[in-house]
Order: sequence, then C-alpha cells, then structure tokens
Amino acid sequence: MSPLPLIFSAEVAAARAEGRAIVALESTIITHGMPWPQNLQTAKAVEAAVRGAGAVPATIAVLAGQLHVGLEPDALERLAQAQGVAKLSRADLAVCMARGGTGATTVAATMIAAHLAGIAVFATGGIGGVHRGAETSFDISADLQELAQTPVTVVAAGAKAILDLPKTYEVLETLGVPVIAFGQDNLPAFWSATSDIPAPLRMDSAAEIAAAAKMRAALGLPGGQLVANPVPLADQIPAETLAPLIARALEEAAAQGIAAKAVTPFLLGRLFELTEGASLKANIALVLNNARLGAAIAREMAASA
Ligand code: PSU
Ligand code: MN
Repeated sequence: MSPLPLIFSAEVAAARAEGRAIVALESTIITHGMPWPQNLQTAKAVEAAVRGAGAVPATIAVLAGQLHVGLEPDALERLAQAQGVAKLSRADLAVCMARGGTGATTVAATMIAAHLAGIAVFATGGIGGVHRGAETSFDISADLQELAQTPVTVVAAGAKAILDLPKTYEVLETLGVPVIAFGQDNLPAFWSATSDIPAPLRMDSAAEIAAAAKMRAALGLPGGQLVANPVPLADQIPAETLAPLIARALEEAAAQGIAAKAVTPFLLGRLFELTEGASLKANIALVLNNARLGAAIAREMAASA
C-alpha cells in the first residue's frame, strides 16, 4: 500500500518517475466555477496547455474517498457532469475521504494534495480571499492561510474581483505570503488585467519565480508564493464595466441569504449571466494563460532540482 492515500494517473506516475515538470490543477473551478459543458472543455484545454508548454498536468479531486492526483479522461468527464459535488477545503478534505465521498478541491485543498505529491507549482483562475463585508461576515477564504503554510507556488490572475482586493492583499502581507505580479507593476484583478493596487513584488521571468521558491525553502520559510498573472489584454473585461455588475450580484447574494461556501459559486454564476457570458470567456482565457506560465515555472524548477 502507498504510504500516502494518493492515486496517480498513469501520466503523472510516469512524470514522477522521470522527474519531469508537473503542474497541479484544481477541480472546484470545474464543478463550481464554470457551467457545463464549458467546464469540461476548459479543463481539457488547460491540461493540453500545460502539455503544450512542456509539463504534465495533474488535476486533483477526491473520487469515492480517494485523493486523485491526475485524472484519467473518463474520470474528468464524470466529475464535470456530476451534480451536488462537495467543495473541499482544508477543513473538510479528510472527512470527505474518510467517508468515501466525492469532492472537488479548492485552491487550499489542491495545494495540500500537490505538496503531498511533491508538486511545487499549481495553476488556477483566481484564489479566494477576503469577501466584501468581511468585517461583519468574517468570510475569509482558507486559501490565504494555505498560502501561508504550504510550500506551493500558485499561479492565478490574482484574487477574484468579486472580493475585497485591498483587504485580501493586506491579509496576504500579514501572513508573509510573497505576492508577485508577473510582468507589471500593479496587481491584476482577475477578469481585468490591471488594478490600482501596486504589486508588492514584480517578476518578469519564470526562472526568477522558481529561484525565489527555492530560496524560500533554503531559508526554512513555510508557505508558498502567489504569482498574479494578468489576463491577456485582448481577453480582459475593463474594471469599470464590471464594477456595477459585481455590485448587483453582491446585493442579490445578500438579499437571498447566500452564505459561506455558496457565495463564490453564486457570484461567479451571476456574473456569467449579467455579462452575457463575457466573464466566462475571460475566465477561460486567464486560466489557460496561467497554465502556460505554471508550466514554465515547473520546468525551471525541474531543471534546477
Ligand atoms: N478560480 C476560478 N474559479 C473558481 C475558483 C478559482 O477561476 O471557482 C475556486 C477555487 O477553488 C477557490 C475557490 O479556492 O473558488 C474560493 O472559494 P471560497 O471563496 O469559498 O474560499
Ligand atoms: Mn468563504
């Protein structure tokens, strides 16, 4: 029996044996972040983008109690069509597995699984963070604490713009998480390439990002890094266009009493409707862009290992 309760896909097992670059991918974006069938098409395209950039994709999910690192194509397709799948974070990952359940992994749970599997890079869309109104709801994503304690470099288009972005980056600073804008001086805002929040750190190459992760480990510092990679300009939605739509979705969430884990999926779903699909198009473009950068970073790490 494997000492860890992990199941590797054939492709990931081979890559591990050969010491090849691997990029972890999450599954909540598939089950809770995008509608069918774009969720499956995107999941496949993201895996293909990682392969095209010279690394091996490892999509992570809990299926019938087992933590899978790399999904075979039929398992990915079933997960994308499944209804009522749990959304797993640090708090509920082990419980789901112990009960033999099935669940999609958030950024936090995917980081835990990636680290257990020895995968140092993870690409996704946008991390969770401090929700607007957190001063009364206390709704702060477990993704932030995870970045503070689990040594995985997460490539995202920043935190999702439905959140309170200034508060999210304040908390990351407090937690000692390096927030690195890729190729620009301000932070991206998920569907928008830029924001008025200055980037705490800026890097312009995958090699620099890999070297920073290595140095963090050499210093014995816990935790990962957040690489904030802007959505390609051609695919972005300007922040001014989104602001009133986000405000409206937030009002509806409050009026309907949407709380806890349901908040992010509800807001993403409403934004999809309110932008007539434009938010999904941008979301797909940014995830693909992050997959390519994640692969480049993983290759640098594998080359210097
Ligand atoms: N990125 C996307 N879409 C998503 C997510 C990320 O483009 O749906 C998911 C991630 O799994 C992230 C979660 O961890 O949203 C945040 O949820 P919450 O705010 O409940 O912590
Ligand atoms: Mn939350």
